Amino acid sequence: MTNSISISPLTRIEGHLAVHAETEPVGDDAGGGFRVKDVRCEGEMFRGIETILQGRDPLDAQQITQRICGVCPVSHGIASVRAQEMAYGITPNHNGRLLQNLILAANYLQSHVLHFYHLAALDFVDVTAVLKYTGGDKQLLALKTWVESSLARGDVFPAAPFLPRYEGDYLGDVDVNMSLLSHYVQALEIRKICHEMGAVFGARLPHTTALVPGGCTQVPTIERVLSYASRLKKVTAFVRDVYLPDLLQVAGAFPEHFEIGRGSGNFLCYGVFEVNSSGKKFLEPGALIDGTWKALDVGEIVEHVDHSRFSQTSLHPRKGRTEPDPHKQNAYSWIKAPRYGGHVVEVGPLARVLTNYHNPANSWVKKEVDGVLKATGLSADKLPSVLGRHLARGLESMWLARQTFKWLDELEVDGPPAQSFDIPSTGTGVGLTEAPRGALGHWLSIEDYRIGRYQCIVPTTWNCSPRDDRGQLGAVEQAIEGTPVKDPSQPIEVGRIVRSFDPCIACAVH
Ligand code: NFE
Repeated sequence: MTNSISISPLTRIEGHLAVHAETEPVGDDAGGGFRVKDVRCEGEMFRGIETILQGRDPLDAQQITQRICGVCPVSHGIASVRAQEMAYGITPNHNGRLLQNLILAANYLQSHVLHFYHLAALDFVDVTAVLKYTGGDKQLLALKTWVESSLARGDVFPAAPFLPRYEGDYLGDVDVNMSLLSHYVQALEIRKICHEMGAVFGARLPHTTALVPGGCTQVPTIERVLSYASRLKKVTAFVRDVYLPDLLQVAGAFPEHFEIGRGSGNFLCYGVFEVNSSGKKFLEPGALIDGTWKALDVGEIVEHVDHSRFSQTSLHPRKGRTEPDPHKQNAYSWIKAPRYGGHVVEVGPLARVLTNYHNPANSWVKKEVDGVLKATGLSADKLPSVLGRHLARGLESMWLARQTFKWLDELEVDGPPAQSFDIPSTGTGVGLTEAPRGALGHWLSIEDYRIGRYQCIVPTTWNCSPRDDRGQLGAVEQAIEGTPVKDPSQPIEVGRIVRSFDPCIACAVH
């Protein structure tokens, strides 16, 4: 048996990520299993969207940067309009702020449901249990017939994309598996409804055409408000009555996954969803470094490139460059390695929850999380883990769905949807927001009415970064390093850790 692990590409994430590692036996013989060492996460493609933006009209940026990703396009659009708003000296008007929140909230809910059911759940749910299904649910019977006929035909990849898979400790109870599989199908419909919600004010999704600096082009008519509200009710019911109970069921069946995949233990959040015109956010910015909460300081960010396939030096994104160097010595990834004050930080729902939990000024998150910890018997130190990340994503979905009704209520029906603006001949702007997967920043400079420089630091750039200039492993690499693996030829534990971060490599390499 080889002791090496090589997963390339790692499936059920977005984009092309490879994970390579060595393992060593635990104890005197291999009977105790193995432990991962020397892990490397490789972003395997280059895109160059920052370079494509140079020389273009600044207004093109929110359209082009949305093409970085089909899963979180709204976040790129928001980061881009924030950077432009700063450069143009404006802020969104009342409706503009709310409409931007409503489009983004629809995309968040879609993305979190996608992640749990369609990307991560099959790490735990046994899809082959459908072969034992004897009930009358039409969708499950159709799935059963499809798996049976694919196996009987001897397809090269029978029942793809569900199989092949790494073998391991999947859920054993047939009824629980069937319930989760039927929710897998239901979640497809919920995601469609979320897209429709976003399109009510975003005009279309993915890649909304309606986002503009200062707000949105769609007037909030009463028809649109009611259309959004009726869909939000369905999505909220799904999150409350299906997603959260399923999540707790999986957590109850795999409690040891609160013990693995801890990661760097440092967290960063830029803050997201403006709740008033003074910049207060639903989830506030902050960093949690060595257990201590700190106010966000964007000056602390540097993108390291020693082990990334770029020839420029390590720089702050305000001065950042993107100079590809495919044959660079000792480089093993197309992802840069951003660091915060030199620290390796994790971003994403868990980072939003923990930075807000420890933020002395924001008690509502602490109250919510303490309530969940009490009800589940968990302690807060178990949250940095595979299941802690899933739990944070599920809780955030519920909080956001609830809050979104309030933003809908606050709209001024038929009122102006955006602030007007002029584009200056020169200017600079920074757009900071939180995408579903974490802290997202766009840095813009305008020269002679054109984009001079455009740099993005994207959530998965933080999480899936390679080693930095000091040799520190990236956040996902740290979460995998040292993990016990029963059988290196079936590294199911590694897949579970990586997917708990919900990586998007298309975004990370942009
Ligand atoms: Ni392509 Fe994205 C999110 C952003 S992740 S999905 O969420 O920004 O790097």
